[in-house]
Amino acid sequence: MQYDNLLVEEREGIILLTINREKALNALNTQTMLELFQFFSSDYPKSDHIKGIVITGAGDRAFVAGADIKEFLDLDPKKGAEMAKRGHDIFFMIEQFPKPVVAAIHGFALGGGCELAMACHLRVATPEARFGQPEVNLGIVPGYGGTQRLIQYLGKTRALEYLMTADLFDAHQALSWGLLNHVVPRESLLDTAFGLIQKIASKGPVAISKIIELVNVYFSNPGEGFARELEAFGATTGTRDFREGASAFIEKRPAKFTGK
Ligand code: CO8
Repeated sequence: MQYDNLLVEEREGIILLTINREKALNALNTQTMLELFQFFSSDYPKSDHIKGIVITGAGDRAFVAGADIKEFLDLDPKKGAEMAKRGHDIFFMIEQFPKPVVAAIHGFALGGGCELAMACHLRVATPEARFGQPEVNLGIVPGYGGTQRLIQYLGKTRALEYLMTADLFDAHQALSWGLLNHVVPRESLLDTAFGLIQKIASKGPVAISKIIELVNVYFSNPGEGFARELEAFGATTGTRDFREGASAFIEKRPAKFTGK
C-alpha cells in the first residue's frame, strides 16, 4: 500500500515505519492518523515473516511534535471527541499489537508524539530527545491517552506536574523514571531498536504475543491479570513452540520456533 505520510521499509523481517512530515516536525494530521490505522489494520505487519515494527520520525528534529495544531481551529466538542476516539483506537491497536513495536525517538516527542511513543511496547531515544504533554498551553487536555499512560510510566506525582505545567523533560530523566528502555547516540538509534526486535524474534512468538497481552491487562483490567496468566500459561503449554523450546533446552541446541 502507498502512503502519503508514512514510509514503510522492510529490513530483515523488521518494518521501519517512518512518520514522514519533516517540515511540520512530523505532526500527526488527520491523513497520517488514517494511514497509521490503515497500516496497523492491514495483514502485512501481521504476516508470519514479520518480526516487529520500529516507529520513528523523519529528519533530525522530531519524532513527532504532536497532533497537527493547524487542523485544530475547526474543532468543536463533537468533532474533538470523535477525533480523540479515533486516536485512542489507533494507539490501542499499537499497544495490543501481537509483535513488538519499538519507538526510536530523536528530537521532540510532544503531545500526540509522546502519546504515540507511550503506546509502543519499548522506547529507545537519543540523549537530545525531549518529551512532554504541552496541551494545556493550548487550553486542552491530551486526547490520545496521555493522561492515562503518562501515569503508568512516571507515576501520579510526576505525571500531574508535567501534565499541568507543560514542562518538557529530557531523555535522561525519561530513562531514570522508566519511560525509556535505552538512551543511545543518534548513530546507534535504529540499530538498538532493530537489535531489541531481533533478540525478541529468537523467542517463542506465541509466548511474546501473550506477554504483550498480559502486561496490558495489568492496566486495562487489573483484577484479571493473575487469572489471565493462568489461562495463558496453560495455552502456551499446548503449543508446538513449547515442545520445541523445552526439547531444544534438553538437547542443548538453539530452539527453532514456528509460532504454532
Ligand atoms: N502541529 C502542526 N505544526 C507543527 C507542530 C504541530 N504540533 N509542531 C511544529 N509544527 C510546525 C510549525 O508550525 C513550523 O511550521 P512552519 O515552518 O510552517 O511555521 C514547523 O513545524 C517547525 O516548528 P517551529 O518553527 O515551531 O520550530 P521551533 O524549533 O521553533 O519549535 C517546537 C519546536 C517546540 C516543537 C514547537 O514547534 C512546538 O511547540 N510545537 C507544538 C508542540 C505541541 O504543542 N504539541 C502538542 C499538540 S496537541 C496534541 O498533540 C494533542 C493530541 C491529542 C489530539 C486529540 C484529537 C484532536
